[in-house]
Amino acid sequence: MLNRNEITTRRVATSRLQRKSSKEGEGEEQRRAKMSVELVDGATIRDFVEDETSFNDSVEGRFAALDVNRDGVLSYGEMVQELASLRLLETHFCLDEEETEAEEELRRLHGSVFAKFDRDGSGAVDLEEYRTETREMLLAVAKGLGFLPVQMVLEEGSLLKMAADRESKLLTA
Ligand SMILES: [Ca+2]
Repeated sequence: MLNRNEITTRRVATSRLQRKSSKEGEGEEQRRAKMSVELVDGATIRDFVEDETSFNDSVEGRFAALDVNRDGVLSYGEMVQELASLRLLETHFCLDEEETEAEEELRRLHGSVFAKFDRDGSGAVDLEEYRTETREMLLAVAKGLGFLPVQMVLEEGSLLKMAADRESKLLTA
């Protein structure tokens, strides 16, 4: 059973996800992904990335969770959930434009982000490609945020959520 707060958070967050992904044939898990709103600033993310051992553990855990067929690489289909969580970030930064954005545009965007991950163009993303691009992407987000904390809608299990959790654990320790 969900408690009342969880239900409220879910309703807000999944309505956004459903609007973006319902016609794309994307995974059921993604549409059901549990979301939460977290306060994040540049240091939250940078400290997470720079804590190398813990960052590597987080990346490997996330990679394993995305690698549904366990063949050691992430196909486009397996990456879609991750691309959608990046998409939420982008939504955060350019608020209103997404309302009018076509599905085709979204697919094109997912394709180009996937190509950034797939550095050797093999058609799948291996662990090192995933780690490298994830690190760069997170550091770019951290730089963009700077010192100003912002509220982000984060997916349970995503690396940004892990960064936020790491920080709150440190703050309450
Ligand atoms: Ca795979």
